[in-house]
Amino acid sequence: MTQELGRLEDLPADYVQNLRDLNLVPLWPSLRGVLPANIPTRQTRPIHWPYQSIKPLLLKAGELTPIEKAERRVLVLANPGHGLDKMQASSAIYLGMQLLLPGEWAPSHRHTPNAVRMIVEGEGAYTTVDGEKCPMQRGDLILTPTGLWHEHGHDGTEPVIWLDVLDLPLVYYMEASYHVNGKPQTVVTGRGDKQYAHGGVVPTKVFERSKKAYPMLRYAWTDAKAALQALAADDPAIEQVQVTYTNPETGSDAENILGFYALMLRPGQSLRLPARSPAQVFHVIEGEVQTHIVNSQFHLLEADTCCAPGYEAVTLVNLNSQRPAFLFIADESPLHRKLGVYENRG
Ligand code: GTQ
Repeated sequence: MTQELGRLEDLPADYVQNLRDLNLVPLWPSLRGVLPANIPTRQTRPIHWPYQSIKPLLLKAGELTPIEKAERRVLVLANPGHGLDKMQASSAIYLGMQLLLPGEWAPSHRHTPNAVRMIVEGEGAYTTVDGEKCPMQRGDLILTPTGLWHEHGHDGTEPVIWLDVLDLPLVYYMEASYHVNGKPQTVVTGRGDKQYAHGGVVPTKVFERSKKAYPMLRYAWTDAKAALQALAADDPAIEQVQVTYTNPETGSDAENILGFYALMLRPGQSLRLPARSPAQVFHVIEGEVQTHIVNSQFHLLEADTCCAPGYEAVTLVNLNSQRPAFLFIADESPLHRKLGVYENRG
């Protein structure tokens, strides 16, 4: 049994005021709040953001706000549990759906938070990261890690939309979030997605390995999907057909704070993910998926996104009995593991 502790009201008001005047606060009335019994208090609620409701509003933003007035034309997928104005999907994850129209250019900048983009729709756009021009195709994952210059351009004819995933809420909370504007980048030769596209075989210059902290910036969906299909075909017994986007030089997570994965659900498969401490985000690349998160059930269509608080099991069901479904997952695992608070409660 956890014992009831004294309340603020139990103390003489003038005593509390005396403390406050000296910038002092008694711990015991707030102790259970900051250290609840057995499981953390989570503001992160299970939320579903259907793409079909975002897309028309994002296209409308394209009419209402020129790119020069937005720099990044983004509708943020905000979790009401944190308060919409906080622009958080979870405690550490920010999600935004970004629109770039043909001919538009989102100017070069760099910032302390790490970002990735998952391309949702449209052809002909590109992101230049650290001088490397990365074409954007549906399902591709493109990294813009901390401190690297990045800008977005569009040579195609249709709107391009992608999902931004950043660790902005955490970096902002750390009082470490800022950006620097720059000039258009000069595109350099050498593309990590070409050099590192074959797992386990990495480029070797004469007796030297890449000195880049982030040698691979674009992970083509064709490669990730092929890896999942090969994994599923190779071992029919594997329940969790999942790959992690990693840094091919170090084998560790692609970025330092958030983790990124692609998951294949076999036709009709129901997969239970254990209750682990990090919050997670699910985004459907292909197929239709039912999710069970705490007391919420979401029917996710293609390009839909949802989030799950940490410490909760999640069940994912492929609603199609003929075809596999493919999901992009982002979570807070690298952060939890680095800080030593990672838990798997089964
Ligand atoms: O594309 O650089 O959704 O800087 C939020 C902040 C996208 C970006 C976001 C950003 C970007």
